[in-house]
Order: sequence, then structure tokens, then C-alpha cells
Amino acid sequence: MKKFLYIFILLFIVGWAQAQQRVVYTINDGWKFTKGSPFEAQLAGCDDSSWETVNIPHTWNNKDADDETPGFYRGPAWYRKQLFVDKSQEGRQAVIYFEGANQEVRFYLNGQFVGEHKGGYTRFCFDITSHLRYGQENLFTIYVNNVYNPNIPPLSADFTFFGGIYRDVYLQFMNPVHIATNDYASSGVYIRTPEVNNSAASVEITTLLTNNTLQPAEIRVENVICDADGKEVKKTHAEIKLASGETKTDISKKIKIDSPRLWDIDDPYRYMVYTRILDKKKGTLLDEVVNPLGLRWFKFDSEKGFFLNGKGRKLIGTARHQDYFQKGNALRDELHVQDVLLLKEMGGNFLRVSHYPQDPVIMEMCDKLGIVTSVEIPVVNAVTETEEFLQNSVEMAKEMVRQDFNRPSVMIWGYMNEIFLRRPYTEGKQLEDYYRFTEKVARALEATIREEDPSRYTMMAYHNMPQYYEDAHLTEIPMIQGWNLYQGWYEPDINEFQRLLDRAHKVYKGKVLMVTEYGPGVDPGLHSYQPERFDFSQEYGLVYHKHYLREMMKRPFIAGSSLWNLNDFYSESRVDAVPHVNNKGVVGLNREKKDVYWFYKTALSRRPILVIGNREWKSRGGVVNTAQKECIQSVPVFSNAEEVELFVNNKSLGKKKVEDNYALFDVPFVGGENLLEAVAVAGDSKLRDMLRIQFQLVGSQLKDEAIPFTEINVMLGSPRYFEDRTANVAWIPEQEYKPGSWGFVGGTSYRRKTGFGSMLGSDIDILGTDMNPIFQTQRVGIKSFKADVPNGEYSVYLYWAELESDKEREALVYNLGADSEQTFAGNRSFGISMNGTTVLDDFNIARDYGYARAVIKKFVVTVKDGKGLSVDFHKKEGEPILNAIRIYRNY
Ligand code: GCB
Ligand code: CA
Repeated sequence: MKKFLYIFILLFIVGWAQAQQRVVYTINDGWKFTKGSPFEAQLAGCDDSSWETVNIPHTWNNKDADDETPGFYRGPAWYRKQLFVDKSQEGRQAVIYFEGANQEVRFYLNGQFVGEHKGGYTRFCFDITSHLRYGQENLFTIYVNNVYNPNIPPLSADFTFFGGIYRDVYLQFMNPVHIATNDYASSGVYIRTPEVNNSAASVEITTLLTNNTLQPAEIRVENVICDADGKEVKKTHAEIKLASGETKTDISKKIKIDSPRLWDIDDPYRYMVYTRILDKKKGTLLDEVVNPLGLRWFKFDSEKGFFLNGKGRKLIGTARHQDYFQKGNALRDELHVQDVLLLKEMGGNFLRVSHYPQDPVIMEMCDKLGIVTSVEIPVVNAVTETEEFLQNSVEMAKEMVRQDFNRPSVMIWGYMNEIFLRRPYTEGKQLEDYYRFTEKVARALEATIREEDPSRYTMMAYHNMPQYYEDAHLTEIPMIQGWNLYQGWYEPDINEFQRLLDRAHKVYKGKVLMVTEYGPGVDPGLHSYQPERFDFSQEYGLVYHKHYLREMMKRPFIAGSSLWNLNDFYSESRVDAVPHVNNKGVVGLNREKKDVYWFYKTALSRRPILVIGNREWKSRGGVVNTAQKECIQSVPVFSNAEEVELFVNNKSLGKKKVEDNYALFDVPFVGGENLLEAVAVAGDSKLRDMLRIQFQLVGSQLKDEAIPFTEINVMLGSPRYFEDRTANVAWIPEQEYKPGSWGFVGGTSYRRKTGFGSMLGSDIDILGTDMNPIFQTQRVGIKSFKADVPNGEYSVYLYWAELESDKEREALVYNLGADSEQTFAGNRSFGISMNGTTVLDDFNIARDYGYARAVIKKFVVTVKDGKGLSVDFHKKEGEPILNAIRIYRNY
């Protein structure tokens, strides 16, 4: 009786389990983690009690990105977890599925090696059926390393290679007779649309089927195409016999859909395809997989650009890195979702998913929102001349294509970004061989992708050294040429941009052209009314983007563009206004919107827009320059209305015509709070925007009682304004001293030489501060800094950093040819006196602090007898310097 009951229960459980569908859930939480290689970490005996506990998505480099030490941990690490697996899953197929881990993974289950994967940006999975213990705890151990491996791309790149399991991990359980999971971690279903037009579409569905039981299986395969409301539109079926252990392909051809609703940028309509397999006799459902189906046709034309469903559409959008403030690459899904929403809100219709395949959620969102995409594998900067490198690259290309095969948004597959940026040789036979090998890799990738998916286009992105790519025949190979252009940034002449476009159009006749990258660095805290390249100001950002957008729009042969970049991102070896961060994003690492974001949104969006720019500049400052004791500074108001009116503290400044997406108003700011209010009419809608700004007014006559002196914060050698957002201090540019006022006496602005021309100040990372900008510019040869402040006691802070090193400055790798030269300042030493009292006699910054380190000295000075303050510099050796000064009134 007891035995009977037992069998009954067992039958019940097995029967229930078999009727069950796929079960998929994440196993992200509570992993034990350690860097390094502990002894036998995959075995139960290894003591992990002292390891950290972490959740996936996880990277071990997120803190490295924000600390001062150059470099980041590139080495091995281990994750371990005991995980109870339900008894009810026994007898089913079990798979562990990774959305991505950087960069090499070895997976062990209950002490046994299960499988490995190479490459940090594609998905992969392992069958764990035979290793699992059901109704018990199982020891999952995962070895991951992000060590440089010459055979795994990328070898080098302008982004940080965050190590870890930085995307979700899942367990999947399914019937042993199922839709295959082992085809490059794809869905096992490949949907093609050989013909689509307005009246009809034909669909072809290929399904990989696996029988992992010991018996033959007779199954029925069904594809049900449903519309977005879930109503059945078409259904196919086939009957198939699978021998034990066999995998077979079922192809359902010529499924016709009449009057299809198309997938388009403005109406990204998706059908869904339910692929099911059923037990032929019993009719029970064995397995089911769902895929999106977008019906669209598209083409790229070398003269007229891009066409979607027969309509010409200029593709305008961004590239995107998977970074977030202090998280590195370990982002939860919502953060990915937010990025595609930001792009859509900006009016973008194109995403260059670069430089690597990204989280599935990104692709889902692009499908959903009508964003055309190009996805690429991370073969960046250079190749290694080995068969293994070539093979790994080809494998990555297959993974990429198969994993996102069914995405209606994907129209381009990319490979190789600026592959000759880091050529290991510059001439001779070695260079010749290197070119030949790179060409071989390119041809292998092109052939692989075209064979895998002839329905899409291929693309490669070049940097502005066309000769290299021509010499290696790389300009001929892909269907689309992508150009990464930075004229007016790395190269001085912004007008060279359109000349290069016209050249490419002429020289590469018949090739489709896209601008795959362009953009200047912008620090939201920096502003300038004399914007110039490399100043990282919001204003230069506008100058640059305005020019590029205008020139691209004029040229129908430019099929599209992806500005660099949607968001700021971490690049450990980079030194810009913010250390280790590439700040070419139109939004910041925390997704704060810069003025250039509003510019694009206004230019691209069809909805009425009115936004007062400089939104994030909450503490501003400036010197009185009107008789009414105000300071006039310009503020952009972004709008697609014809004209806008701006009120400042309830007074109208009149109406202004909008040109190039914004109107620039000269705003008279008063000290303290200012209320800006913009109004405009666009079509039927009345638009209004408001902004409050704190303004720190500095008198031009410091003894002026109408503006009592409290403090001034001045950056020397610079026309830039900088907002210290931590302490809400407004830094203002220097001026020359005039009696009664304040300013420098003598000297010149420091400019660093770059490969082409020079830049204002330096872009080296200043150690010991989080306010690089106030140390990156300086006045060289300064004689005095005078301020005719009233009598009282003052704190005087002097700011320095030695910007000139005695070592040849390491060429900034990613400066695209703008190699820097660093000259030695010589032995710089000078004296300083305050109102005649010597405070330092032999001040040698390099000697006492070294190169590129922030030095701040605070002095307390009493000003008497109406003499004001004079800080005087006395030359001993080399030229005296000063980077910034803060004068703060104590009493
Ligand atoms: C490029 C690279 C990209 C860099 C960018 C830059 O051309 O393709 O990876 O981040 O330039 O900012 O220099
Ligand atoms: Ca995810």
C-alpha cells in the first residue's frame, strides 16, 4: 500500500513536471566573491567564509574607475554559491544562461568542470542537466578573468574593460524534447522575412529541435503568429520524428501575411511568433519559445541614404556605452531601459550599439520604440596576427548574429572599429603583413556575417586616416562605410568635416556612407563665452554639434549618423576634464542632460519644445557690468517655436527669433536668486519653462558698498566658468587688474601643444582633487594678483599644479593622432609675498609635490589702511605660475 502510494505520488510529480513549460529565472543574488585564485575554489572544501557577498550584475572594477590610481584590476576572480534546486525539475533539461561576463569564464557545478566561454560581450549558456542534484543544494562556482588576452578582442579600446558577471544569470528548465538552446545561445528559432511590401509579407521560420531522451520522439511543431493584441494571424504545423539524442531543423516557408502592419520608426508594430512543440500523440505542450516579428523592408542607397518601408529616413542617433556612475558596466535592466528612452525622447531614430553587443533589454527597447540599430563585435583598435584571434572574432560574429537575429530593429551588423588606430608597425614588410592579415580577418568576418544573415547590411568604422584603410582594402569590404570624425576636436579645423564627407562621397563612389562617430568632450560644470576646442565647455559642445548636424543634414548621401556618445563613460586611460571619464556624452554618467541634449531634442523632435538651457548651472557667478549693478551673461533657450520671449525676475527681455534650435538671450543677473521664465507659442500650444539660478555677483569696484565684498573665486589663464557642484562655489574667469578692482598683473595663459595646434590649459589628470578644471589652466609668468578689497581679515587660498613634466608625456592613446608633446618647465622656483610680507621664498612645486598634483595653500591676511590685497610673485628660476585663487572675507 505504502509503495503504491509512493508510485502514485511519483507519477503525479513526473506528470506534472512534464506538462510544465519552460521555467526561467535569474539567480543573481547572494554570491560569494573573491579576486585572485584561491586553492581549488571550485571544490566544496574551499572555505569561502571570508569572501565578500555580492549580487549580480557585478563588476570588481567599479571603484577602480573612481579612484586616483591609474589602471584597474585585470585578473582572475571567483564567484560561488550554494543553490537549492527543486526536486520537481528532475528529469528536465537544465541550462545556465549568462547574458554576458567579462571576459573569460569557466563554469563548474558541484566541483566538476562544465564549460567555458571567451569574450566579454556576448551571451552564452551551458547544459547542466547531468551535473545537477535535485532537491538538494548545488555548488555553483564560476571563474571569471578580465586579463589581457592577445587572442580575444578587444585588445585595447577607449573604454574600461570592467571585469565580472556584469549582466544577469539565469537557470532554465525545460522538457528534454525542446527547442534547442545550444546554438550560440540563440533562441533556437530564426525568423526571416524574404519579402515584405504594403500588401503582403512572407515569413520563414526555422526551428532547431532537440530530443535529449533515450527514446525517439514524435512531435508536432507549431508556429503561431499573433498580432500585438494576441490574436492569431497565421499558424503553421509540421510533424517530426526525432531519434534519441538527435537535433533537427524544421523550416516553415512562405507563411503569407496579407496587408501587414509594418514595423516603422513611428509605429514599431510587432507581431509575436509562438513556436511550440507538442507531443504528437497526447497533444501536450512540450516546449515554447516566443520571438518578436517586425515586418519591414529597408535599403541603403549611396546617393539618397536610408529607406524604411519605401520612405526616405535620415538616421540620426547616438552610440552608447553600458556605463553608469559608480557602477561601471554592472547595470540593472531599468538603467538600460532608461537609456533607450532618453534616446527616443531626444528624437533619435538610430542606435549604434557599440562597441559590442549589449544587454538583451537594450535590443528589446529598440524593437519596442522604433529605433533602428547597428550591432557590432568589439574588434577595436588592432588585431593580433594569429589564427586564434581570427577564429575568436568569427565566433563572436556568429554569436552576435544568431542572438539578435529576430530583432526587427537590427538592420546593420558591424565589425572592426578604427582597426588601424593602434598599428603596431608603421612601415615596411611588417606593416604590409599586418595589413594583409587584418584584411583576412575583415574578409572572414564579412563572409561569416553575410552567410549567417544575407538580409542585413554590414558596416565597418574608420578613423580619419583613409589611406591606411585603402592600403589594406578595408574600404572595399563592408557594405556600409562608417566614418568616425572629430574635426574641430582632435583636429583643429571644424570645416574639414564637410570636406571629408564630400571626399568620401567622391572617392568611394557607390558606397553607402554613415558618420558613425563625432562629438566633443563636455563637462556640464564648465562654461565659456569664448568657446574653443578642448575647453570642455557646454558652449563649445553647442558650436560643434550645430555645425555637424547642419552639414550632415545638407547631404542626402549621408545615410545617417550616431553621435559619440549618448552617455559619458569610463575609460581608465583617459584624462579629460573628469579623470578616467570620456565626457563626450550628451548626458552624463548619471544621465544628467547637457545643453547639447536639448539642442538635439529641439532639432529632432516633432513635439513643441521650450527649454531654458544651462539648466544644471545652478550656482553661477560674474562681475557687475551694467550701471544697474547687474551682470549680463547669455543663456540659450531651446525651442522649435519661431520665437521665444524671456522674462528675468518678471521683466521681459523681449522676443527673439530662434535660429539653429535656440535663441540666445543676454540676461542681466542680479546677486542672489534669479527667476527666468520663457514663453513661446508653437502651433496651438502655449509653452512655458522656468528656471531658478543662484548668482554670485562680484563688484567691479571692490569697495562699492552696494555690493559688499564676500568672496571671489578666480581661475587663472582661463576664460572658463566652473561650478564646484559639491560646495556650490561659482568659479569665474580671470581678468586684468585695474585700480579699484581685482585681477592679474603680467604673464600669459598656459597652452599645451597638441599634435595639431594647441589647447587651452592641460588635460592631464590632476591628482589629489576632484576639481580638475581649476588646476588645469594657469597663468605663466604672473607678477601679481591684486584685489582692492576693503579693510578686514581675509583667507587667501592659492591653487597650483605643475602642468609641465620632466618626463616625455605619454602620448594620449585615444587622441586620434593628436599626440602631445610635453616640455620640461625647467627647475621652476619662485617666491611669494602678501602685502609686502614674504610668505614663501623658494617655492618649487615639482620639488615638493611633483608633477600634476593639486597644491592648495591657505593664508590669512589682514588688509589695512585701504591698501587692498596684493599677492606678489618673485621669479627665481623659470616662470612663476598661479592656477587659481580664492579670496574669502573673514571679518
Ligand atoms: C573614437 C573611438 C571611440 C572613442 C572616441 C573618442 O573614434 O571609436 O571608442 O571613445 O573616438 O572619444 O576619442
Ligand atoms: Ca539584463
